[in-house]
Amino acid sequence: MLIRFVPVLRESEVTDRRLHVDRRRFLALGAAAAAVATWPVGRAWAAPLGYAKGVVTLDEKLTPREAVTTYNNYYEFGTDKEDPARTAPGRLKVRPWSVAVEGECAKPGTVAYEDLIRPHRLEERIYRLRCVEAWSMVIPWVGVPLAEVLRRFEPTSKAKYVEFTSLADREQMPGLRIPVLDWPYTEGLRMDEAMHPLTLLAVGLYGEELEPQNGAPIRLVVPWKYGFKSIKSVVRIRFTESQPATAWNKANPREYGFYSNVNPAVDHPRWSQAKERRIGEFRRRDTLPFNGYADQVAGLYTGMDLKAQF
Ligand SMILES: Nc1nc2c(c(=O)[nH]1)N[C@H]1C(S)=C(S)[C@@H](COP(=O)(O)O)O[C@H]1N2
Ligand SMILES: [Mo]
Repeated sequence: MLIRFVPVLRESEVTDRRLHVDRRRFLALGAAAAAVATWPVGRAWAAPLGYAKGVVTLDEKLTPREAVTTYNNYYEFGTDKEDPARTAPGRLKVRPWSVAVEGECAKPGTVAYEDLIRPHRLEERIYRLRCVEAWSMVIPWVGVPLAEVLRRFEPTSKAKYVEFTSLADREQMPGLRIPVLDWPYTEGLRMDEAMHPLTLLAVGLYGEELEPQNGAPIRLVVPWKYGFKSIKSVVRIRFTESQPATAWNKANPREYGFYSNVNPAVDHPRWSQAKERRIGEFRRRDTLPFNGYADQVAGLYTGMDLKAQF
């Protein structure tokens, strides 16, 4: 299905993808200029998304779209990196879609996909996604700051954490037959992490709607944490008083903690986390604390022992 959005922007603000990317700098939060993506769409179902430009960007070379959409972790569609791109398109039904928001809040309810993608609400942000197995990508995500969405539901003072749940439908997801994880896939953030302006509810990448293998139609992106925190195809968000259980922590608590902040000083029990390989490159790079976002987020963890609370 092709959905067209009416741009709320002036013609003079329309820009081109390449232009747009070349000027990338790591900008201060909030310094958004408006733009809308206008390039043609290759796939029949994928719609271009209008978005506000460049709120947070990294001045780094982008990982080619081809790699971002063919090298994935989405265990509901198989455990090999090539599986999701082969299995998810055509199987994952992305319309209609809505996310239930419940738990410790004054106004529980739902947010429909269409309510997330009004052009004036979307932003493009170029973020590094670092996956735990020492690979990383730089991806121009399109999405909404999670905080904007959460605020609408008026979390109460008891809301200390936020739990996220992915779709788990055996009809659509062949990987659910294999109990590698305790389905549905769940994740969690502390409230201040969820409300942090870097945390994005993503609906697109490279200016277009998300591909099924990237977690269409709505997935989380938490750029200072390992990739598994960025839960895909979210159907439920719940405010909780106690720390929610998370899929990878349940599967292997010794290897995957609740916080999972990118930390080169804390090795995974089976491999070093000090270096990473950018997909598309051969050389290995030094992994940066908090994935390069320390200036923005280190303050959230003042006084915590990040080796014990990994
Ligand atoms: N529901 C769900 N979300 C998930 C996963 C998954 O298996 N199921 N894998 C996670 C892991 S380990 C990573 S590294 C990222 C990968 O996102 P990408 O495929 O868009 O790069 O998705 C995360 N979100
Ligand atoms: Mo990962």
